[in-house]
Amino acid sequence: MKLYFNPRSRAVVAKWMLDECGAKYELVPIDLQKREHKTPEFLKINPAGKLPALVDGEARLFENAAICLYLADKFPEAKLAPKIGAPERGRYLSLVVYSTSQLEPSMGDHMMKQQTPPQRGWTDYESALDAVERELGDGPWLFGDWFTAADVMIGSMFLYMRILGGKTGRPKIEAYADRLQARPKGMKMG
Ligand SMILES: N[C@@H](CCC(=O)N[C@@H](CS)C(=O)NCC(=O)O)C(=O)O
Repeated sequence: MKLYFNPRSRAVVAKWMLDECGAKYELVPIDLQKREHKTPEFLKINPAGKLPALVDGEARLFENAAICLYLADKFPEAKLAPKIGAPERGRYLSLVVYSTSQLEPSMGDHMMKQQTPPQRGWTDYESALDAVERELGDGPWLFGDWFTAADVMIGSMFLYMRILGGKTGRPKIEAYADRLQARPKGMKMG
């Protein structure tokens, strides 16, 4: 497997997931300053011209959420996803999609000091935090004692926000982010 990577990008999320899976992979460095992510060769892998992208034989993937779902299913021995047919599977898929479809854009609005009108299709920042708090419950992870790829995706949003200098002001979420940061294979920005 090849992960197209820059340590100062969201590709650190896919790398974290690969490490949690115990996968063997090669990092392909992409220089964003030189716009290597906009070359015709790279656009054949990720038509959006963004990092990360993952190539696994004939399979190509872009978007962290898709990469995390794919890897969790590819490495069942890592036990990072409920199996197809398991009752937890629906909530797991919902949380992974929520991370990128609702939580991430709401955070973007918050950090850019933008309003989030309901027509935008995603929720406002405080409501997104409320939803995460409800789903986290008493933790330590979104599925209690079971760490899954949903924690990688939801959790990475808070870790990324920390890197950009932001904190939620929600003790429960900050304690969750601390636990995520303390994981031996946790997300590291270059
Ligand atoms: N939702 C995407 C976000 C990807 C993304 O925005 N990547 C940024 C780096 S953090 C990028 O490649 N930006 C370069 C550009 O758009 O020119 C994912 O999670 O994969």
